[in-house]
Amino acid sequence: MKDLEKYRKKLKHHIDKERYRHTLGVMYTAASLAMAYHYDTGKAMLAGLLHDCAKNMPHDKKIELCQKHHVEITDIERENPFLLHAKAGAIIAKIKYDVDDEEILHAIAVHTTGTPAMSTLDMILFIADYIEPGRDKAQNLAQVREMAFKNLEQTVEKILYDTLNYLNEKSGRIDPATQITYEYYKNRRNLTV
Ligand code: DGI
Ligand code: FE
Ligand code: FE
Repeated sequence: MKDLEKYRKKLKHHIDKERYRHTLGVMYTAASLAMAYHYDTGKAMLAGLLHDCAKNMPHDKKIELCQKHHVEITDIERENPFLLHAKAGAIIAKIKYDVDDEEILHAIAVHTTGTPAMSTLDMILFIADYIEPGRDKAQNLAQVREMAFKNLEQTVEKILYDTLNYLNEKSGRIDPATQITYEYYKNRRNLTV
């Protein structure tokens, strides 16, 4: 994994200290989940390493970048441009880090809201972002961390449920993608039990 080391050094100059620490936490947590689910650890680590690479970009730059690369910006993303760091991150990973693995780029693009029918890597990244060891604010973290190594889909559903609760409490605007993804996973569980 020579690239990983190269990307790590480069990334360090583009995000703040706390974000870098979080990023390494996500990278290693994604590797652990990959081991548990027999997924490629190198790909999981690369997705973890680059997932927040656009986090410190000014909002207008993220909007510009998405427009330039013909990536659709929804109304809610325009109102809450922090949400765009996921889509912008996928673009940066592609053009600045030369990542051409579409699975990795997709996982980065959907890591904040999720999307229905996520791939194994999408779910690994989504979960690793939420449970990495440095996180301590979310409710039910201990339970979610335990679930993460047993069932990916149920863990995704639980994270979305808790996130929607949290957003409702602090009256944060809910991205339809977050709501739709939650409904998707809730319905799937009802179909399979
Ligand atoms: O970038 P990170 O902080 O590491 O993590 P992230 O990209 O998963 O972003 C987490 C934040 O995103 C968290 O505060 C909840 C918020 N979020 C997730 N879905 C939605 C949302 N915020 C709004 N306003 N609407 C959503 O649907
Ligand atoms: Fe993020
Ligand atoms: Fe993150």
